[in-house]
Amino acid sequence: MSKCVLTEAGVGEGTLNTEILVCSSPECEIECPERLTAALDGLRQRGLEQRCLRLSACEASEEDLGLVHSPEYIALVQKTQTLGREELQALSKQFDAVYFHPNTFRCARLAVGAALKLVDAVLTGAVHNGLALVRPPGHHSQRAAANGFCVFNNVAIAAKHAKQKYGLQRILIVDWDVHHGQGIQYIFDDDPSVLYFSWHRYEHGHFWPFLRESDADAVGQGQGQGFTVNLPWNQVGMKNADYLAAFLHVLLPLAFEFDPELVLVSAGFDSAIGDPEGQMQATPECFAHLTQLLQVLAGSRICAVLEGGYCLESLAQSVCMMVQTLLGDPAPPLLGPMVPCQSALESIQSVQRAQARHWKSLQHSVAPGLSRSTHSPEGRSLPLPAESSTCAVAEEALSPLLHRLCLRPAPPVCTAVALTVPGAALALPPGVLHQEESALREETEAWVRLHKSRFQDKGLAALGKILCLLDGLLDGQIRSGIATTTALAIAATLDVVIQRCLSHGAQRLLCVALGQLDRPLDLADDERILWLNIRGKEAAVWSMFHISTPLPQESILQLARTLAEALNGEAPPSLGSFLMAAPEVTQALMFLKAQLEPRWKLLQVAAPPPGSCSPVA
Ligand code: Q9C
Ligand code: ZN
Repeated sequence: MSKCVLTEAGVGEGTLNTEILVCSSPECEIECPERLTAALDGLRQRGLEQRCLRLSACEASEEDLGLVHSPEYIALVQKTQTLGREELQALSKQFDAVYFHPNTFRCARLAVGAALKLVDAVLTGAVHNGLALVRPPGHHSQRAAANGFCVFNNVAIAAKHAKQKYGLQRILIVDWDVHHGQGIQYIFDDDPSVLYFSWHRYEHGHFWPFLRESDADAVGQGQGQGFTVNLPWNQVGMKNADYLAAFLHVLLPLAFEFDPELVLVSAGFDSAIGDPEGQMQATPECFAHLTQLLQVLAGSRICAVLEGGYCLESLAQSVCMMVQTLLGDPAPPLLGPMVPCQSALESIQSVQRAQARHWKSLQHSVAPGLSRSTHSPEGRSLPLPAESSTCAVAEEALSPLLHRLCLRPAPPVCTAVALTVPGAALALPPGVLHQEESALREETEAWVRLHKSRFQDKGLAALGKILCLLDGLLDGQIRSGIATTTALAIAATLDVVIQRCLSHGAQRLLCVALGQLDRPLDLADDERILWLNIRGKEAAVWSMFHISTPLPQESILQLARTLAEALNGEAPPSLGSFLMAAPEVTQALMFLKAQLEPRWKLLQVAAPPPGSCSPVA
């Protein structure tokens, strides 16, 4: 089964390029055919296109379009095929930021067709996920209106199709385009089966499309209340940490609680660094992480459909990052301090306040304070930086960040297992490498010498195999590994493994200990190691790098199996309908969070008191 599918539409319209210049208005020129060729060239150059199954699109039927659009509107767009230049211009003027060209109807129908083909490929199980590279984009288009370069609402039609043809009951739409997809919002406003999440440049209502209903307090209507989630960015320059904080503190809690059967992504990359529309500063790598975070949902059934993205270089790189992640490659490290800015925190809080009554998972995040709209039509509360200075910052930051784009090849082996305990009963998924080799005897003995008293014979034999596995990981031959060892040797083995990673130059290690396992004493003050004891005896912050939290126990064998499957790239199972954690657990977590927040800034959602925050950008 192929992992990832690319469906395309709107490429290869040979003459479109020059004709568009004739028929377009200047404000629409950025939505050009080169956007698709740049994205495809990027994918080809990095060998990603070759790893995908490629499907080409058919034009969507009138019936498909009718899932969202009115018959009159469809007829109107159809008519544009035969209109002359002046008539086309006159029609375009009836809408906001739209141009029509004799080819528009065909391209727009192909774009919908591509999105539908992708949904079919994923929902029939032919592929795991995919990206539809299409234009024109869709998320601004409405039942009877074109808007913001969009003619038909590709993603909304895809969602309706998934509901109608496959009987889906819960679909999540993640709109990370930098503009508000008001078209999608209107179409599903009162529909609780579609959870629509959009973040967007808003600037307190001073950015296009200047809508009151783009603010956080627009949560949907009637039965659909709580199923529209708007996160308005009130400043430009949002960075990786701001986007991650939005996912961690808003989108993911809601998504887990919603438990979608399918994730559709309105994948606009005008929210990436370098884009003239968005003026944001998230790097292309960020989209690998956003994609990865979505892969824990809906059995990893993700259909992404291109929306905006007007800086060709940034667009191409971001598309590559997303496709690479959809193919199962690990996400590259993120640059920049993981500290969300003050304005982002305020935005996140405003969504939490607006949504808290609709979502159990948010109820503990809400900071006390007045619920108020951030919209101020009469004037912005804070002066914005002058346009020109914003641009300069973005451009300055752009080239070094874009050129450090990190594309490490995926390790050849996905998961390796060193079974070092005779009879260890691990039910492993197929495709996992069984590693039988051991490290050189002298080397193993050298390590053991440091821990002599703590190794028994069996543990010593195991250690050789584990060191070998570790070498594979450190050399980039193996992506992940599982090793077993005897209960007695666990602490000493872990100690050796940590020391070996450090001597190999590791700067930061995360150790997650499940069950009672003491942190090696000689590493107690080493800030290169973050020690997280899940299912420790009590909730405790021994230091900012040594944390213990009591969580309910699962069977270790079940855990090992789930872990092996997840490491091997399988979609994690749905957690089922949402249950609130027990009050003791919630309390313990709140207690931990309060202590950890000053050091770990991504935990922070409440705005810090004035004066204690980092300097204003
Ligand atoms: N003078 C997408 O990214 N800008 N559409 C209008 C008004 C329109 C963006 C400026 C931006 C539309 C899919
Ligand atoms: Zn956009």
